[in-house]
Amino acid sequence: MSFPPLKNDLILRAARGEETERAPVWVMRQAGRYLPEFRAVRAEHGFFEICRTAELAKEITLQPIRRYTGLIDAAIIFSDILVVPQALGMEVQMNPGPHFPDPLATPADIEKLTKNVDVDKELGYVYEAITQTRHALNGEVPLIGFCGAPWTLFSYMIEGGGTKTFQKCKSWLFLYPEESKALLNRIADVCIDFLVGQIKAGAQLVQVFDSWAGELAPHHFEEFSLPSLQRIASGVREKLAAANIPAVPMTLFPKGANSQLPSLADKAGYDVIGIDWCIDPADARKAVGGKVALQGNLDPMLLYGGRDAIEREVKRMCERFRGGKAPKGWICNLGHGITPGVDPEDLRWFFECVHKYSAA
Ligand code: 1CP
Repeated sequence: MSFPPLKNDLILRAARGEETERAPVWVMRQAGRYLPEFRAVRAEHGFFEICRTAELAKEITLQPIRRYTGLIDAAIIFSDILVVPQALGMEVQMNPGPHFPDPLATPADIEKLTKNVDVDKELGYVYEAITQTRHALNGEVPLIGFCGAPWTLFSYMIEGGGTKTFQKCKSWLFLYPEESKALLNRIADVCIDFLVGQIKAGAQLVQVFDSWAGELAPHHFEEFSLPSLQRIASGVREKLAAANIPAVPMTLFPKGANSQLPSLADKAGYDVIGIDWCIDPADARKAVGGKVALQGNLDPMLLYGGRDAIEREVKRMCERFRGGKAPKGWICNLGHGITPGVDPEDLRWFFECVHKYSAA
């Protein structure tokens, strides 16, 4: 496939660990509910209808790029991590949070999942949206593809939605460890094909969201989440190599698993690791020892703190990531997704401050 030439490769250089003239910046959930132009489209269309309609997914992906032209260094395709459980045959509703009418109650329910999922057929609509969006971006910024991590998807498939305690899915880990690991690997295999398909369709960087990584004790993360994350990283690289397709940078966002940073940098197999705000950037840098690039990490709630607080905290974050030098191997982002009540002009101010304070 041939696409318009890329005009801004800051994020790709940072992902490879290189020095950049300023930090590239984007925010998780940037294509979403805090934008009135998103809510206008959403008022007319169902959530998964948008995901499945390339024209609409493209439109929403481009919304923050248009609004923040010249300030934002990547687009992320509009979709959701829960399209993978759908591909496995589960029903998922969005009302307004995710709801599974028929979650997995016991390992016997695994039988209900589709065997030998034809990922390209089930999720080809995401590839179509990616290809159309990459053309429409016209090389302005790179396009990010993504999927959920197996542990995070496993939690939704068993809990049937969001959860505060993770009681059901953790019960599985402790009562049925072998069945749990087999299911985690099965989810990982779908993720591998899905990411490879997104890269073939035009994604220039891919991110794996392990939003609930920090809910596990460190040794349980090692036992249950890490193996499937490693499987995805190596599986994607192997399949791309076998198809003669150049590798793209891979980011892992293991939210809250800050104590795992040394081990993740050593052996997870990703180029970039996303960190939340509960670790100081300089400590995170020490923990990963230059083996991977970092992404993060402003507390998203600071976007409610007014311009002075945003400026002060961005300045501090930049100092802690840069250590007085040019930014190197750092992609600026929030430490988790932007939330619906943020004033889009305050997000603009965040971008402006990052441009100002991250410059070499
Ligand atoms: O009605 C609506 O419009 C629903 C709001 C919404 C949106 C805008 C949901 C429901 N998902 C999305 C888009 C989305 N989800 C993107 C789009 C690209 C972007 O702009 O970043 C992405 C990357 C996601 C990923 C996602 N979905 C994650 C991982 C990231 C994270 O924030 O931790 C998770 C956990 C989900 C599940 C999900 N989907 C939607 C909601 C409200 C949730 C979270 C529910 C919960 O807290 O359990």
